[in-house]
Amino acid sequence: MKSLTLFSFILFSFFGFSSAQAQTKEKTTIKVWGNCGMCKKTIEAAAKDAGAKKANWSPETKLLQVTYSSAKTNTDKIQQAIAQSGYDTQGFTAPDEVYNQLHGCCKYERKAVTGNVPVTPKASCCDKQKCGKDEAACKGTGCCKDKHCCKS
Ligand SMILES: [Cu+2]
Repeated sequence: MKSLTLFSFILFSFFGFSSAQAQTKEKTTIKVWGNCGMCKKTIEAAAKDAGAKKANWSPETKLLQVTYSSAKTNTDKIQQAIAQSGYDTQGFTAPDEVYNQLHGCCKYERKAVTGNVPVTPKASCCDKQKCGKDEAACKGTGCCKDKHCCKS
């Protein structure tokens, strides 16, 4: 009798342990292209909609730190949701029509297309009439940092 109790205890703890294992809390960092605080809100909201517990994106490093339960979601699902909201991620590219709907300030320089000459489309806030500077002054600069376009 005593051994049976011990056996069921072992069995219980084994299954208790394995079900806990199946729901491990994962923490990872994903590269997400974007510009500003508005992008940050959209990116983090998309990640949370896709099941992430915590999401924190930095406009400076373009890195999104996410915490999620592997039983609930995964990095592909999270990245797909972010791409669907208009932002390119390391694994997924946002549809052009969604990207085009983004606010002018959020039109980040998109992820370079692989296998081709890297394409870095000019962000709309680098348009001459918007920032009042020569296009050459915008070369290689990010737009909308500190709410200023095309810092020279
Ligand atoms: Cu933005």
